[in-house]
Amino acid sequence: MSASGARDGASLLESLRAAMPPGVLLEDEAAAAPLLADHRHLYQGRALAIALPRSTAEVATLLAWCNERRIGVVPQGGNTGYCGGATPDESGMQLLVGLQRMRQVRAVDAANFSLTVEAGCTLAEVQQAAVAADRFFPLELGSAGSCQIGGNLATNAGGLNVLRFGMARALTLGVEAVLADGSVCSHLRALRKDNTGYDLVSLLVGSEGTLGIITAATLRLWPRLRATATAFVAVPDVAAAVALLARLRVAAGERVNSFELLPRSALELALRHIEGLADPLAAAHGWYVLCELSSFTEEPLADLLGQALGDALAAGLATDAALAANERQRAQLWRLRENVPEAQRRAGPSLKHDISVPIAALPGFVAEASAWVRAHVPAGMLVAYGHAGDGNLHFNISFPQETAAGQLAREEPVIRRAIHDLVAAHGGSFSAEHGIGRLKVGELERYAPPGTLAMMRAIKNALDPHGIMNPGKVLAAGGQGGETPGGH
Ligand code: FAD
Ligand code: 2HG
Ligand code: ZN
Repeated sequence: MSASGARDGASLLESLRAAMPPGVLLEDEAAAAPLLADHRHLYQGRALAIALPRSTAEVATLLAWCNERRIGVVPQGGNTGYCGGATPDESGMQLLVGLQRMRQVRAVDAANFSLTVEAGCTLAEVQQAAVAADRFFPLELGSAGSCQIGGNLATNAGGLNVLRFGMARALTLGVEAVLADGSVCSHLRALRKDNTGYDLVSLLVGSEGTLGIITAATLRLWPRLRATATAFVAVPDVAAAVALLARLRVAAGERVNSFELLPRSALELALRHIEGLADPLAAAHGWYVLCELSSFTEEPLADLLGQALGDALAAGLATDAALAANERQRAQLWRLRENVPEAQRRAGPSLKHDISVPIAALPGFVAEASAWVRAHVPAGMLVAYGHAGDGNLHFNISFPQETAAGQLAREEPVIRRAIHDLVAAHGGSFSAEHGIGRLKVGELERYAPPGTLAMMRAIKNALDPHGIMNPGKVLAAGGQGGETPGGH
């Protein structure tokens, strides 16, 4: 059928069924339903069909079929993303392509400290494959059990170990991807040095399904960690947290693995909504840091951390601290932190702002943005927490369960604008680690330098001239900006 041929869903579906081997299309409506809404329930989409390919060749056939007919394609991994990037639009004319059946570990090369996996492996499966080879894959997110490595690369995910190991892009040596026309771009080289022209791997990582579908990746591994030391520290304010981070880095160098900031409101949400958690400290404090040192060799890290924290207490940069005495206590401290998003979801609707500023600007930004929220959003509770070691905070605002969706929708654009303008004034980013998706298309148009946007559009047009790859995500389709409603 040509591009100008019949466009009705039924005949397209019939043609797609005929083009694909049996079993590729998901025809079970109950199994399909959760794939058509995003994790936060910001968007509810419809799809022409849902395809669950089993091989790169099947992905290539699907994309060639769509490209010929100008059918939009929405790649989906574990569907844990926060920006609605993996949800089809409301037209019912886009093809959703889920990668969950492509989950082979293709190769583990312990000597080269690398492994090659298919995109549909969950992050937890990739971590386990590394451990089985006595190696360590450092990407760590609260969603590790359900997000997929293809989704992690497509969003250039950050998480809890960025301070030491970098974001997903820094952990990637090679990718295999299928481009819009169905051609396979195979860059699965396990090389640390490869200076042969444009960096296509870096381009595909972070492209959120708008340039192609990642089908496999070659990832960097490290030796297994042999020692960790973890502490939950009360700090007087954000400035003290920033000063504590600098002291730790001077004292422990690259061993500083994680440095997460939590306000009392985040701790209370976790204690109230998640079973089996306890406050690690006797008294309540305004702010906390969860910090961790790690080493590839057996080192007395608890002594190093204890000494650094003792100095910080003496200098007034900390007011109390609990050091994990064993692996069980360490896991409990991390449960507190990793469950904050789930606790916030259970508490009611929220507005999320995934921002970053230079680390030294964190105290000023938090003071100004918090003052604005207190003055203008009396019904909201600030829950500004996250990866302070990377200058990245989830500057979130929780609302009571009974808040009407209409009220949030009315207030959200004003709140977003105020916070993101403050972020820009502090030299920061309105999307530190979650990407753009559909949610932040309008923000990218507003804050990206015009030259940057023009270059992104030129790349998009060159690789996907018919605009079939994840239309309306990252870059506006047909001049529409994104909208940012509130969700859980
Ligand atoms: P999806 O949500 O399915 O898709 C995300 C985007 O990638 C979409 O645009 C989609 O089209 C595209 N995509 C997916 N797979 C492919 C593919 N194979 N090829 C091309 N495009 C593809 N994120 C962080 O960065 N840091 C965190 O600390 C963090 N913590 C989280 C904690 C919780 C509890 C939850 C629920 C989420 C968290 N996230 C975090 C967000 C989310 O888990 C990440 O963005 C993750 O990388 C998304 O992976 P996914 O497989 O679920 O992708
Ligand atoms: C995290 O750091 C995630 O836990 C969730 O990125 C962020 O709740 C959020 O906004
Ligand atoms: Zn985060």
